Amino acid sequence: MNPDHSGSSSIVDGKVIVLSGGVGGAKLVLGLSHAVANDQLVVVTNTGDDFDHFGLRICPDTDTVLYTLAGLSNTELGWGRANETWTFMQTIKELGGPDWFNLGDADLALHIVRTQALKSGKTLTQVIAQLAQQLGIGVSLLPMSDQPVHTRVNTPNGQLAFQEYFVRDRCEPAVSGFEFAGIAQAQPNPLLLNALAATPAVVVIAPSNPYVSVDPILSVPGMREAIKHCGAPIVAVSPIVAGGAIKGPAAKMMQELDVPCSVEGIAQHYRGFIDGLIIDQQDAASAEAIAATGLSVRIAPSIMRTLDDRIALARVTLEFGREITRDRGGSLSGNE
Ligand code: FO1
Repeated sequence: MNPDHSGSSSIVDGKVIVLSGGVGGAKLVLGLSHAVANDQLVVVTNTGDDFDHFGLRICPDTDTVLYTLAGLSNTELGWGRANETWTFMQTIKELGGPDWFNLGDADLALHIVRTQALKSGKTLTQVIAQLAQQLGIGVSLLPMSDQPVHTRVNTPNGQLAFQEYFVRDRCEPAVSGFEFAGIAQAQPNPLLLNALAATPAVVVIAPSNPYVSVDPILSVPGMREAIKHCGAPIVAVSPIVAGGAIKGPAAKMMQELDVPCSVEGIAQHYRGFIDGLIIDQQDAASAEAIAATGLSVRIAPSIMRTLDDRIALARVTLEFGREITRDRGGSLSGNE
């Protein structure tokens, strides 16, 4: 069971909504799951990486959170399950099947159960809730939308499906932009809209790739407005530290998009939407310039190596949100 870690130490009242994609996002989500009660935490995952492979629905950013919260994640790889066996993939190779995208035997079972549930007519939200329950996860885990969205990456040699770019081509092609196929038909997850309507304490943008993990979520029609007007402060944790990404292609993408690969570049990306940005101590010199643009800035250790690092950063996001609420004269939340 994923116990309710927080006990009385929850430092906010009300819901904490976190937008997450990729490994960095899942790390902060785990920290938040230790900092607030299960019934307070609402995790919204990017589904733009999702695709069908071997006729199975693969949901990488959602599965990374599922496995992380269930204590099953493969921390070396950053995806899939720990203690995996690979008989399925070895046999696929022997039979000459496509072997560019690796599915471990236990991970494969999850994709099969999910695909069957979807085929039976369940929504993705219902299927993810069922899997979360089976894995003993007590927090609310919501895909950004129940309608399919497929991130496509524009490169000099044409457009690539996201997993072709990320896995098959190992993020090597230079990117010139992104397209979220299906986004016009996508609706924000209704359960997320309910949580937003209940005046949450804070909305956190995890240290995920702003282009391919966060932007798909914010691009769902009506999503930005619903989040912006929910009354809670919106705080982001910079995925860029000292000019580099902690993991993944965010820094490379920023260079290719001719965006400053820095916390200033991140502040610029979210300008007009977020209220506060958390940056690592290594970027402390940038705090003043970012604050001068009207953003609240908090300097805190942002590299999460241990569980304590994850919990500490999670607490900073909650305290920062409370500070911003206080500055805005909002009702104080949590134990003063
Ligand atoms: N990433 C890889 O680099 N290689 C893989 O073979 C791979 C398989 C895989 C299977 C299931 C899954 O949920 C994720 C998987 N990933 C793999 C990671 C995935 O491409 C990324 O996690 C996201 O799409 C980007 O965050």
